[in-house]
Amino acid sequence: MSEIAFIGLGSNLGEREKNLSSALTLLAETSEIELVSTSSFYETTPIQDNPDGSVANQPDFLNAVCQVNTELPVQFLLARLLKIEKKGGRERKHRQHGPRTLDLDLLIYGETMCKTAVLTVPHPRLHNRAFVLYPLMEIAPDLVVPGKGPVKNLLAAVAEQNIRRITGINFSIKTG
Ligand code: PH2
Ligand code: MG
Ligand code: MG
Repeated sequence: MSEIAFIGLGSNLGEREKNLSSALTLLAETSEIELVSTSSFYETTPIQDNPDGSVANQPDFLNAVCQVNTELPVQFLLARLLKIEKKGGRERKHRQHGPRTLDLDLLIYGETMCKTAVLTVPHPRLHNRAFVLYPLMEIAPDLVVPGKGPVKNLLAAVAEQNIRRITGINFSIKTG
């Protein structure tokens, strides 16, 4: 059985556009993953969600989301995302909330709601983040976030956050 999943992509180090595009290509090339659609790329001010409340000085992010269809069970999809992050040069030895070349977050996996030590879906902070909600709205305006409600109802709460849709950067899904 296949599931619809949404994945968030972020980069604020190195060649951000290339980092996101390469990750999308790697996702599309994974045999058990069909890349269905990709949002525009958005330039976004870093949201500081460090548990200690500290404010790290970080460069702006480029963010996007994509929709996939996958045969992979949720934990295998997550493992695949971590592998692609590694290929994208992500080093986890740095502080957890530091700048990164590539961050892939599993946002939504079908209707699944789960919370374990290694994985929480839907992503626990997605409803607080304009850099996730606006791109989601672009590719899936009727999406309902399990446990949170329609994505369009969540936008008002993040209206203050700084996010700018970049035109002219577009990842085209390669087929074949
Ligand atoms: N990711 C974070 C923390 N803050 N802010 C923006 N704008 N974009 C991100 O992708 C992001 C963030 C943790 O992964
Ligand atoms: Mg993240
Ligand atoms: Mg992450």
